[in-house]
Amino acid sequence: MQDKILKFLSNNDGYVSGQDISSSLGVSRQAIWKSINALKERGYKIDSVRNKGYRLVSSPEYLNESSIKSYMKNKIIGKNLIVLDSVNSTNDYLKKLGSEQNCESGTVVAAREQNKGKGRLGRVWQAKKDDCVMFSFLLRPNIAPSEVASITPLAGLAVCKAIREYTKLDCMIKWPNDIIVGRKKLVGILTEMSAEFDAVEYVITGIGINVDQAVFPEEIAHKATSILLETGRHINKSEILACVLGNIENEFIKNDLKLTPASIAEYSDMCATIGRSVTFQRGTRRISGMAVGIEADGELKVMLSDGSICKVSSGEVTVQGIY
Ligand code: BT5
Repeated sequence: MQDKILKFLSNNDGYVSGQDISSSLGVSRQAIWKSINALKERGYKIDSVRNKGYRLVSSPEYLNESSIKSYMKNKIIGKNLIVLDSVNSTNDYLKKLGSEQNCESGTVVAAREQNKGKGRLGRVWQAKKDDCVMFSFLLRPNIAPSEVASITPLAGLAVCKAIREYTKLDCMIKWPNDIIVGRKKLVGILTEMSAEFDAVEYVITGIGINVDQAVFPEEIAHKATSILLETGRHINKSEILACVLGNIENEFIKNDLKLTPASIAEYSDMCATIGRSVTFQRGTRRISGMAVGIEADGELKVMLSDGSICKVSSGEVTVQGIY
């Protein structure tokens, strides 16, 4: 029944009266009303207006440009928006565009599917078509290469806030680039840049948000989760993307692309790594300690057993109790 109603609404641009649907499908208006509510629960946006009927505003099934734009209020990030059915990697696609002068700062590339999704250090980002909201944005900031380190934490903060706001999930940040729920990864972030001497040509940040996976491939099933698995709901992918982009723009403008004391305080409050035992690599040694905070430049502050403080900038940190 829900599918039949959906088809009926999709075939009509404007409002369709309950009476018309009822006589075409041969079911009661009460049954239609119930199905419409069920569709809304599944993430479809359906307008219902007295005396006019129902109108399908957007569907949660896949990312689409007009739907994203209808939810988006941004002035910079996403003003130039490209939505692809399939691509190797949104980061790589944007890198090619970034080398061309006409690709403006704030350009966003999103895709329903990636054939060669990338993680850090040559790792793979896995997601089946329409399961994951995957996108990258390009900035041409007037900053030194060393200052690019603030982009991933600010993006992480923005995505974490957006997901909390939209889904009410109690997600946290796993330093430096994951958003987790409980012990499992919901979001991965990958920032890459092109720089010459002391000037940044462009920075590209790619984000993958697990939305609709009901199961994960065996090798990551123990450490990956999705919004569907955590909430039982299919959310609207275009709407969450618009919400995330809105939060990124706010966070970046508010903090002028820098890690301010206020943004570090917020990040620390949402950071699951702080207060846990961590292990990291230093040269050939594996060192253990307690994560105690975030430095002004975004590095992780780790207290060792002798009370000394070690700053960890990147590479692999294993957090006890997470993954
Ligand atoms: C990341 O790397 O988490 C960065 C992922 C960035 C993905 C986005 S999607 C849009 C844009 N275009 C791209 O090509 N990439 C970006 P890392 O911290 O290295 O984590 C990678 C590891 O996470 C893998 O080795 C797996 O263990 C695990 N993994 C892979 N796919 C996952 C998924 N869908 N959910 C959770 N974990 C996953």
